[in-house]
Amino acid sequence: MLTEQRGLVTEVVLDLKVAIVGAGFGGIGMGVALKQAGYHDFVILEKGDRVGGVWRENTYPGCDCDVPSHLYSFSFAPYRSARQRYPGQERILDYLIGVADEYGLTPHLRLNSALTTATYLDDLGRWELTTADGAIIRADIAIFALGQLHRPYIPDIPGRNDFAGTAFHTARWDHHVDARGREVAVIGTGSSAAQLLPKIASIARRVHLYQRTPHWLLPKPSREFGPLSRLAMQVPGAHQAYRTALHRGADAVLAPIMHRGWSALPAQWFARAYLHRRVADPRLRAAVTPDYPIGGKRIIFDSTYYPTLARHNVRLVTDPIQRIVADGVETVDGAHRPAAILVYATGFRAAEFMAPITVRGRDGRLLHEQWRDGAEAFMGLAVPGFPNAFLIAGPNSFTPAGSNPTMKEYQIDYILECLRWHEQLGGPAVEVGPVAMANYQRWLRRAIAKTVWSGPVHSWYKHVNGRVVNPWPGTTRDFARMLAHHPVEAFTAVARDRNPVPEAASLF
Ligand code: N01
Repeated sequence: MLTEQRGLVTEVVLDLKVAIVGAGFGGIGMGVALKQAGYHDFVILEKGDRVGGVWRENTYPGCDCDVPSHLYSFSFAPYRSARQRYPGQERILDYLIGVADEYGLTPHLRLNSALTTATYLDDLGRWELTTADGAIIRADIAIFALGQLHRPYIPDIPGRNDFAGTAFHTARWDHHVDARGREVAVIGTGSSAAQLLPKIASIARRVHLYQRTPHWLLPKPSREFGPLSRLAMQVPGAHQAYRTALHRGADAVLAPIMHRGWSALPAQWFARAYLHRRVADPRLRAAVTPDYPIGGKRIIFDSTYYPTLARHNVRLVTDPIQRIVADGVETVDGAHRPAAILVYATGFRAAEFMAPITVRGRDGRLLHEQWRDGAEAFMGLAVPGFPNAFLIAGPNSFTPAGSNPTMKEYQIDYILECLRWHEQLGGPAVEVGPVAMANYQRWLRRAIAKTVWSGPVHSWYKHVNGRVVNPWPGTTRDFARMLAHHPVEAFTAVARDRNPVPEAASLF
């Protein structure tokens, strides 16, 4: 279906209805939705050599999902096997490859195509996308499904380049390196480090784990379902019933944790009690006890991390790092700890949405300038000044309390509505209106002010200026409810302005 004139790198090689950027959960889900709605004139650009997003990029030992399989999947495509309660990295990757294949997305994929610029052409009302290999793609609609956790963050610790051993980020795991019997340093104690630590500690001679801030942790049930549950899952309708129950459970139990005040106290009490049970050494326990409210950073769900901290070959280091030297890491107390392998479990540049792509909207405005003080998008999916462009998993649409594939499906359904409306209009581009955006932002600011994230605790949820730009401050059901209106109520038609911006105060 895709035609291309190879070699003519400065020419338009594709001219389509829709260009999707990114082939993770968001891009694949969008592709399936387009096909099912009868749109076949689209491409999915992917910087990697296959689909999968973060589940292609993160292959560190122990890489797993701490969200149950029945939630961490598309509503229309359950995992084939009902054995596992939680999917591992390879299983999720296979699942995404399988969905792309089964739903006929393969011919639409353009792999190894990293987007560099995206420009709205005012005169044509269309988007022009350029990839790193020089290809130019034009499309009526651009949908950016880049995800939030795909650009590794490596802190600029003094001496970083002096390290003589092997150093890499968890999302760039070097599988040629054998950690058996060697000294390993792991910097960071978030979810990636917690999953990695038990695996690496089981083979390394010694692991020094450098913690700057402890994370709250809740236990995770065993990965495999028991025989009875497996049997129950075979009953027709059981999958959907269990999925619904998990959704409701997450909304009822996890979502209240994000709010300041009493609603998080039961979870915090439970986490403390669990910590007390699993870490016998009072000094170690004190060192890993957070001093901020639970939920301030994403909670780790894991049952193997605490016991691993007590292993004979694991040392938790809480003295701040002073510098990295050729053969190890030095802390401010003057201690030098050897390392042959240095793992940065230091997270992602999550607040820098759309970077490093240069995105120009209406009248040549630059997205990164518009977002100088922090990214903002209507329901995480549309930005004023950028007509016919949509985001999946854009600002403030990550849920720390439920299923992110589900959040993306809600956005996808809404984007599809926008596409249909755009077609009905027969010409003008559609863009979120200023009133709807202002009302939404007002609502969002008020909602975030009531969350634990609004406090001083540092996390990837925030822009460097402290503004909370990543998480959604409600339940997944709230998100669905707020998207349950026709786009005409929030969007406006650019050019002919046939649909004036409504007073959208009633929406939020
Ligand atoms: O990254 P993080 P992650 N010196 O940002 C530390 C998802 N995920 O890759 O807290 C010393 O959470 C930093 O310290 P501090 C999930 O959403 C999902 O672990 O900033 N330390 C922190 O401890 C998760 O939230 C699954 O003080 C430094 C760590 O590095 C997200 O990915 C599995 C430092 C970074 O933690 C990111 O998790 C895994 C410095 N200069 C991940 N700079 C699932 O199972 C940073 N740190 C679905």
